Amino acid sequence: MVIEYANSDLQNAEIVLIGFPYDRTSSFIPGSRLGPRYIRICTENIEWFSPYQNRSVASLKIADLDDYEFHTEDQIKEMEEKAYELYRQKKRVIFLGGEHTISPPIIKGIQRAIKQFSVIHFDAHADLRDDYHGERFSHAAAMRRAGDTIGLRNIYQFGIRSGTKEEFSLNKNLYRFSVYKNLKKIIKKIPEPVYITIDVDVVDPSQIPAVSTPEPNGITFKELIDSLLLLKNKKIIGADIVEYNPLATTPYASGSAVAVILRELILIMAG
Ligand SMILES: [Mn+2]
Repeated sequence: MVIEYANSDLQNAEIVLIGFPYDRTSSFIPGSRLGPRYIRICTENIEWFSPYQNRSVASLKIADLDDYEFHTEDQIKEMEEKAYELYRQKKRVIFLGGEHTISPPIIKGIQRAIKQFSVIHFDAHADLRDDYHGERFSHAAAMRRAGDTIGLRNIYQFGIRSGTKEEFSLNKNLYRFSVYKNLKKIIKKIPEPVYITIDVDVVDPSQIPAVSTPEPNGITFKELIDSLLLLKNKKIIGADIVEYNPLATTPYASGSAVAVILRELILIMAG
């Protein structure tokens, strides 16, 4: 199943979508591996036209490569190789998760093709543990592993409201609670190009409850969209949307919210 507005093959695509249905380390509610499938289903409920950006995704050439099918036990390496393969072809990709563990291998794969870039990270959780329950490639260590590749100082974290004391002191570019206000303040200082990783649990569970690790006191959906719109003039090389979990609650309201996030992300990446 591919997303209904996918109208292009890979070669001609301006924006490429691919699902990484990976949730092997999910420690609370498993099921985010079904995220990409339900995002595509919920896209049927979402208009192609964005009233936020006054433009339709139908005006763009979009390829959907469907869900990646793993075929070895080293799924982390497979995700890195797939990302590298797409960026070697100079594609701009939105990766649909899956848990947050998909981001470090994606970032590593991109880094092999594009040496230097910044990461903008929206999340409730810092994800800066060195390991979680002994697992170094864990959703709770996602940004720490990404930092191993591109340097922690190149990762800008927003909306963070959960982590250990150590995590909160590791990265000078970690901003607590608010997203829009902090992003607006420093956006000009973030070096381009940028990769955006959106853990949808940055939004309050009252608005997006279908996530693997819900955390109260989140931002509103409106604040997330407003923050994405701030990035419109940045050179964006890629993005991921992770941690949506259709098995955590009824999937459709949250999935529709994620489908809107995806539509807006496609349009801001198109520039
Ligand atoms: Mn999170």
